[in-house]
Amino acid sequence: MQVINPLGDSVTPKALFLNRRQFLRGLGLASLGAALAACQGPAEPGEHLIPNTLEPEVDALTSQSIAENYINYYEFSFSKNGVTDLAQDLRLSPWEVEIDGLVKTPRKMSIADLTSGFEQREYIYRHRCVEAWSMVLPWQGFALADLLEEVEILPEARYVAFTSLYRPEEMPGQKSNPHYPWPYTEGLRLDEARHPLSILATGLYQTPLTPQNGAPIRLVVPWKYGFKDIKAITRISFTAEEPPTLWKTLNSHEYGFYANVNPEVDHPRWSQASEIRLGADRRIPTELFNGYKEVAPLYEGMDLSVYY
Ligand SMILES: Nc1nc2c(c(=O)[nH]1)N[C@H]1C(S)=C(S)[C@@H](COP(=O)(O)O)O[C@H]1N2
Ligand SMILES: [Mo]
Repeated sequence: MQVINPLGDSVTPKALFLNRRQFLRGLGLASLGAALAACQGPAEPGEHLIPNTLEPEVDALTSQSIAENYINYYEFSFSKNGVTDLAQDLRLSPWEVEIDGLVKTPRKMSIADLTSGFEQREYIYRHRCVEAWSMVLPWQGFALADLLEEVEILPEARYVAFTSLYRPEEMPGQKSNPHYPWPYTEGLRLDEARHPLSILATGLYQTPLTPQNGAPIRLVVPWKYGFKDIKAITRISFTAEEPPTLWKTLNSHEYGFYANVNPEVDHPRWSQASEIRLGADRRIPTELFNGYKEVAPLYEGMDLSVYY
């Protein structure tokens, strides 16, 4: 499987590989480490690379146990360590993703359609939550751009809207917080969605996504705050206008549509200048676009200080 590692030249592919191996050995998975080594080619020159900004040990993979137990998923619980247990009985099949709105032929796609129809790769990305903690995660998935091309979007469309599952009988947080505008919704401008860093993920750490991490399919847009990375997607819709999103609807003063990682724009209640890298247990400086500077042309002409 091809590995897309935008952090490649900050850690060098070899250092990353060593970090992965050390991490996997820690889990007793040395043979998986060997398997990964076998399929990890050198990063292609110029492909999604970011400048050397952080020390290699800080950008090493976060441990799987942290990634699977330190969770934001408000449909289940507001407590990060309370979600995993509650999410285990979520029914994941059958599952269909409805594709509709401004497309030539609205359709329903199964998870099998989505995983067999598009080239699957591994993407190692930084993940920065708006709450000022971060991880480095190895996702498996495919480019959102590939799906957008396949579904034949009409020329009037300018945005893509994502909708999560609404199933209060299995998602206790939807019951206990009935005033939230469920289902969880998110969106991107089409040019953001077409950027090669934007992916739909179906796996993490070479295994299918766990329910708590957003199974069966979730969005990952690594230059934005984590709340954009909507889990358990059931609908992808194309619109002419900016679609409503859950956090902006709840509190537009604190959460915007763009939500690009930006150390210079503080959250109204805390600074965004730095973050805690979980696992490394280090406070590190936050970087504009989470370090993914190649997305800057998407925002040319926008005032970066107000687009929160
Ligand atoms: N449906 C849904 N998607 C969601 C959330 C949520 O509460 N519900 N939380 C978001 C937030 S705030 C973050 S930081 C990431 C966390 O992803 P992880 O728990 O897999 O690390 O998921 C995002 N996607
Ligand atoms: Mo988050």
